[in-house]
Amino acid sequence: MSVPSKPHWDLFCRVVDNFGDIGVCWRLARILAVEHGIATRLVIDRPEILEKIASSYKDYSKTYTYSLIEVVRWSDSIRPSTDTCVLVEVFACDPPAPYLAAMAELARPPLWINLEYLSAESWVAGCHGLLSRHPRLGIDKLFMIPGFDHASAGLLRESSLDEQRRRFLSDPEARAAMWCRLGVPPPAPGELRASLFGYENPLVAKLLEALARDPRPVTVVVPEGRSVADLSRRLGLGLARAGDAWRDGSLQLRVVPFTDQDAYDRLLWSCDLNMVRGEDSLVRALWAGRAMLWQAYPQQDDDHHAKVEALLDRLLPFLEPAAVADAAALWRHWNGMSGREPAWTRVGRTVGALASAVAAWRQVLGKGPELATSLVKAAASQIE
Ligand code: TRH
Repeated sequence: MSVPSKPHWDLFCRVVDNFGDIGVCWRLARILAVEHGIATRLVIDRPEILEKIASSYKDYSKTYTYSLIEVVRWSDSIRPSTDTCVLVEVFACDPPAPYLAAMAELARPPLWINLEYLSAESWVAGCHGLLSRHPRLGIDKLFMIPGFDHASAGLLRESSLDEQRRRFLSDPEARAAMWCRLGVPPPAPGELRASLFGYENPLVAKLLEALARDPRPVTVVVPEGRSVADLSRRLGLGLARAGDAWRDGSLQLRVVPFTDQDAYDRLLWSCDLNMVRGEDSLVRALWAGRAMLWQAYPQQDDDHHAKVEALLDRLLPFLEPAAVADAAALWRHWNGMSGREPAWTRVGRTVGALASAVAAWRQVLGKGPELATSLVKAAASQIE
């Protein structure tokens, strides 16, 4: 197995489920390469999944290079070299034991960073930046935790993102071309356009029913995947693949292709309401600055409920006081939590209030730490 000969970082990623693990790794590797000039070897157990979110990635049977990124399949024969500056273990994925053993033998082992899952919870402030010594190898592991404030490593954000978004939104032809590629007409004047990317969700039928009563025409655009199958099953529809559509009065559902990450960003920028999930699409919806509903990755014993509450604690202060209770109820029920029933007759108003709140929060978050830069700074200070 190849050992890159130039100074580089190794990023290890295991695809547990869905697209979040690979989504975060790919975005991080791209920012490191493009903005920081860092060569990265991205080691993935299922590189074929990358093809879904990175359109340039085609032949995963071979080693693939993009910018300064080399994508290789996870293997026990991978080794660090004296040119490996940093090992990023993404989401405690447990790099191969022979790699770690070889690393411990090096005169100057690379800095070992454990990149944790994103969380809005308050414990992040106490754990981010801590070192933990490996009991057998005697090497320290640095814990970097993404989050929503300066007590965390921050959020992934490309430096040109705002400019790209501004340029796209002020270019009617680019917007029309995007809808054309998705096979959906551009929004009609006064229409509410929404995107839906989630997991199985019993509340989806209720929300659609409420949106259907909105005086505006409503189009919900659903990328192929779990949400399409779930919607179809719950509503007894034949929706399955891109191009399928369903209409009930002023409500339309449109299945669109699952695109690469950049095209998904443009979809989020173009919708009035984004229903997102997990980790990376949550952050992208925040950078889109539109109304949003987040579905946390469901965990055993409803552990994800604390994550929803923690995120709500940060979002609600940006809402106009009259809308706080409605927005909180909608977010909680969307995540299977109990409590006050959402005000279904006021959903349109709640969406409007969420739009202003997310736009305001986005401005504040934009001044916070950026995750790739935080890792680069940590590496610089630990290695010197
Ligand atoms: O796919 P996810 O549900 O991933 C989840 C979460 O990350 C969760 O925290 C993790 O524990 C679990 O996987 C194993 O949701 P997420 O994080 O939003 O990742 C989706 C990725 O897919 C993101 O990078 C955006 C990308 N995407 C596209 O590139 N094109 C698309 O059309 C869509 C809908 C998404």
